[in-house]
Amino acid sequence: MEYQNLRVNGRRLQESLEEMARIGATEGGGVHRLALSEEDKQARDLFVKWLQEIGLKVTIDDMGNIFGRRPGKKDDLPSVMCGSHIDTQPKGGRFDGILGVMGGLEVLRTLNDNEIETLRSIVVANWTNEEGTRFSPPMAGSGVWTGKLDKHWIYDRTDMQGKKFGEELERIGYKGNILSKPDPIYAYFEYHIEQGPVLEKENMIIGAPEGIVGMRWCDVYVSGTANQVGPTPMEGRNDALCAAAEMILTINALPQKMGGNMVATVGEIHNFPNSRNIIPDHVHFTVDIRSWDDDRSQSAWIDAKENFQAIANRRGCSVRIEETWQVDHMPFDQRLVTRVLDTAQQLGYPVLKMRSGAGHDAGYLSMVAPTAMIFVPSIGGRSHVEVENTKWEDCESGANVLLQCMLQCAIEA
Ligand code: HGY
Ligand code: MN
Ligand code: MN
Repeated sequence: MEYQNLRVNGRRLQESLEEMARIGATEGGGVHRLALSEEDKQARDLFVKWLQEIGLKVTIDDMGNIFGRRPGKKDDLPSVMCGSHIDTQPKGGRFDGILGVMGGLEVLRTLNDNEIETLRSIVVANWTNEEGTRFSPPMAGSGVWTGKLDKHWIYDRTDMQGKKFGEELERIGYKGNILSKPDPIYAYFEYHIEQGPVLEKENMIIGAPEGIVGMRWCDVYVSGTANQVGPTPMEGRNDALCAAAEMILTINALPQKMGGNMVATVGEIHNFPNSRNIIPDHVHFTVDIRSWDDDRSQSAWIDAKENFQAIANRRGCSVRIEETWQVDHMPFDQRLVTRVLDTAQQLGYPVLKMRSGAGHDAGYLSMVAPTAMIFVPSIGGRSHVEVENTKWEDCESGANVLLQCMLQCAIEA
């Protein structure tokens, strides 16, 4: 295999990650870099600067997706692409998303250092709004680029302050004038932390997901009757928060009831008027159900809706359910998954075939191009928290697998 001894510069990768982690750094050692925020803009600006410094052609589409492109000898051939996301959770970690963007940048820096000319062009991407925590749904940038989400529906999505996605994208100066649509891609790789406990538990360094679980996001609005907490008897109250609390526990009970390795979570709740001496009359909470088994997910959701209605009726409340976003499980390209497995073994890294319980832009990319992912361990299996951490040597190992996989694809006709 040509260039088999080529390796990334681990120190330079670490320094880039450390510099990015300073943008939106939180006191607890994490990162606060919400999509389309000031911090997102600063990190985007730095990424574009780094792309330009190594001579890449930079393009930004009308979803704010950023692409850095390194030409190949046969530039009309479909590209080899990698990418991930710069945005984070409100108190996110220093590796989720950014590792894949910086890993891709490091691959291109390494190819430049070694003056390697590939047959195919190579592209590194930053996908807008992967997390979906400020603006739901998640993976909005890659979802529009692949034609699976409607751009104007996304533009009208609002955050909790009522700010619109499209206006915020314009405000930070990243609403490009290029239509967000797919280019021909020969292979897409996404390098990412595992965000779970499996690799560490199995003493593995590389994970090769065979795909991503199906996901379903819903928004539930419960309405009751507000009143003074003192004189209002318990009998006959229409307490929206108690109704929501019962509904939330039915979500927590779903995976056990439905079987399979499903997970179901209520992560966000807003209670109104949220005053200690008023019976709550409005509650909004979110539901996140995930499973590799799409039919089981569908049955779980039907069961949940029946429970919600029964609880609301019993408590004299009403319930409105918004089925916000749903994707079936997304299998990756077997040839590329095998390439990740073989490459990790050739480089001497213990590797495990697995599934991804976390969502990634690679999910949408897998619908339009051959796609695979490369995982490295999350210490303690923790992610979406400030203590999220991965060993620097594992970051380097994963980037070496990314380098070799991309290079093998970029030199083949
Ligand atoms: O929800 C997820 O798994 C990802 O962080 N968007
Ligand atoms: Mn991520
Ligand atoms: Mn995430």
